[in-house]
Amino acid sequence: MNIIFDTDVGTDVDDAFALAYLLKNPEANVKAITTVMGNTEIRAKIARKLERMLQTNTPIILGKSGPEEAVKKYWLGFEHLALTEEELQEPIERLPFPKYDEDSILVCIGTLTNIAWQLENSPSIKNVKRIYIMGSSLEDHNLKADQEAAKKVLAAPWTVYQITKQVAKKICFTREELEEFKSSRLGRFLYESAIRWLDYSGKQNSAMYDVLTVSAALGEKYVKFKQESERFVSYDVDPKLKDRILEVIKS
Ligand SMILES: [Ca+2]
Repeated sequence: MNIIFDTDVGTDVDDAFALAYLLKNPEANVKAITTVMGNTEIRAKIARKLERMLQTNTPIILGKSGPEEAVKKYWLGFEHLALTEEELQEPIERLPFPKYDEDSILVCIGTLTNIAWQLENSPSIKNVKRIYIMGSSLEDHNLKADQEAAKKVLAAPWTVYQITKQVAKKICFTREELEEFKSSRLGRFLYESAIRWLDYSGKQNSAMYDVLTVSAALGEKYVKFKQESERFVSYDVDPKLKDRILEVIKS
């Protein structure tokens, strides 16, 4: 299993939890991390920071920014606060999008801009058989922010697994529960990022949307899917995933 992880890490904190959950899994062979939406360089630097904490060295690729209108609306402007001034200034290498083989699995937890672009410009992506997407309708953020891209991605001939917002919302941490993560450097970073996100968004709970997507892609059985014509859509999740997230991040 070769996972390619496409993310808008840095805004809603669930991407950072999802990336940590993935990188901590010894079974997962993470081939590349691609960043999408808005300032993809800042996002790549946040991914690099997480990789350094976890002592992994997966290539990080700066992807596409997305439609201008969506960037204006969804680049919230606090994302760089996850980085120190030094981390922000440290240059990052420009790498091409990855090559895909038949074992590649795509995990898409941001706008689908990068995937649609690669479908037109990077033929090896057509080798991918399975793709996991956070979002099930064109009204969900990741699909809505670049609808044109979403339509292209959903029309491509691969098996699509989609996580619905309704199911993903069942796994969430309150501010008090997030305190439990604080015992390690990684946990503290995630905790602080989560509080920043909750303060910004005025929310009380942090939903782990993107972690469900990773869990499903890893073949774990927490997320339940049913087939709807050509695609698989989530209909429930085992609440035990919440304990599992805590256990994995704290390990
Ligand atoms: Ca995301």
